[in-house]
Amino acid sequence: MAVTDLVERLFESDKRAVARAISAVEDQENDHLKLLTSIQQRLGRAYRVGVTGPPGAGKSTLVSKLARFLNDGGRRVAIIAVDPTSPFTGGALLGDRVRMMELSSREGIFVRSMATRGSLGGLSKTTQLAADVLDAAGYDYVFMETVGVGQSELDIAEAADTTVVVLTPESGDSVQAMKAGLMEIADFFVLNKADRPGVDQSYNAISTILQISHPQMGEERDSEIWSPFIVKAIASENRGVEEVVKGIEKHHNYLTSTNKLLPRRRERIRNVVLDIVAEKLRRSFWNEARLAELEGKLDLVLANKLSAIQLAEDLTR
Ligand SMILES: Nc1nc2c(ncn2[C@@H]2O[C@H](COP(=O)(O)OP(=O)(O)O)[C@@H](O)[C@H]2O)c(=O)[nH]1
Ligand SMILES: [Mg+2]
Repeated sequence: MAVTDLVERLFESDKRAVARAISAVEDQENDHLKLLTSIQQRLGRAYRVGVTGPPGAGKSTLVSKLARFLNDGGRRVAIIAVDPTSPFTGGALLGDRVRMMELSSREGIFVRSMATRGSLGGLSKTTQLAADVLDAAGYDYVFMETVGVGQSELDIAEAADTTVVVLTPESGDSVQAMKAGLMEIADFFVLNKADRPGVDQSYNAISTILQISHPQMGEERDSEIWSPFIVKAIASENRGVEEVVKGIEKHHNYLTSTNKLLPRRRERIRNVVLDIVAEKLRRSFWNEARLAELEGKLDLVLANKLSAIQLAEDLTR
C-alpha cells in the first residue's frame, strides 16, 4: 500500500491501517520516514499515560478497565504494552488473553504489544513513534504499559505526559519500587489489590516515602509544585478505576495550568532526536574495516601495550 493511502486510512482511524503503520515504524521500513512526516501535522492531541510497576501488580487489568471506562464515556483509547508477561503480548493465561481480545474488538479501543528487542533507547524511541501514529489516528488516550524492573520504565516515563506506578500490598513492593527508582518517576501511585491483606501498612509505607521525597506535602502547598498521591484500587473488580481517571485528569490539568505540558513534550522530542542521531551515527561508524581494527588491537590492550582509551582514540581519529 502506498504511504499516502495508508496515511489517509490512518486519519480515518482504520484499525488495520493503524496496525500496519506501527509495524512500519517498528521495523524501520523504507517508508517510515515519509509516513512519520505525513502525520506530523496531526500530532499533539492524544494524552499519553505511562503505566508501570512490578510484574503481576495488575497493570494490564487496570489499563483494560481504564480503557473500557474511558471508552464508555465516548473517548477513543489505544494501549501499547511493552511487557513480555502481559496478556496483550500473549504471555498470560488464556482467560486474560480472551478478555484482551474482547477489549480490542471495541471500535474505539486499539491494543498493540511491542517487542522488547533492540536497545533500550531504541525501545523508548519506537514506543514514542508508535504513540505518534496512534495520536495521528485520533485516539484521545494512549496508554503505555511496561513492567517496572529495569530501564524500560524510565523510558516510559520519558515518553508519557503522566506516569502512573502500580504497586500492591504484597510484601516488599514499596521497598522494591524505591530501589528500582519508581518512586521518582511516579506522578501518582495506584495501590492495587486493595482486597489483599496489608493494604493499610502498604499505604502508610508509600506515604512515608513520599513525605521524605516530597517534603512540601502536608505543608502549605505551592500550586506550582506537584505532590504525588496514592489511589487505592481493586482493578479486577473494577473498583477505583474512576478515581485513577480523575488522578490522570488532575495531573493533566496541573501540567496545563502551570505551563509544564509543552516543556515536557519538548524534552521528549529532544530525547527522541538524540536517540535517532546516536543510533544513526553508531550504525554508520561501525563498518568492516573499523570492526577489524578493533578486533586486531584488543590483544594489544590485553597485553598492556595499548590503552583502551587510546584504542578508542585511534578508531575515532
Ligand atoms: N486480588 C486481586 N487480583 C487482581 C487485581 N488486579 C489484578 N489482579 C490479578 O492479578 C493477576 C496479574 O494481573 P495483570 O493485570 O496481568 O498484572 P501485570 O503483570 O501488572 O500486568 C491477574 O490474575 C489479575 O486477575 C486486584 O485488584 N485484586
Ligand atoms: Mg501486564
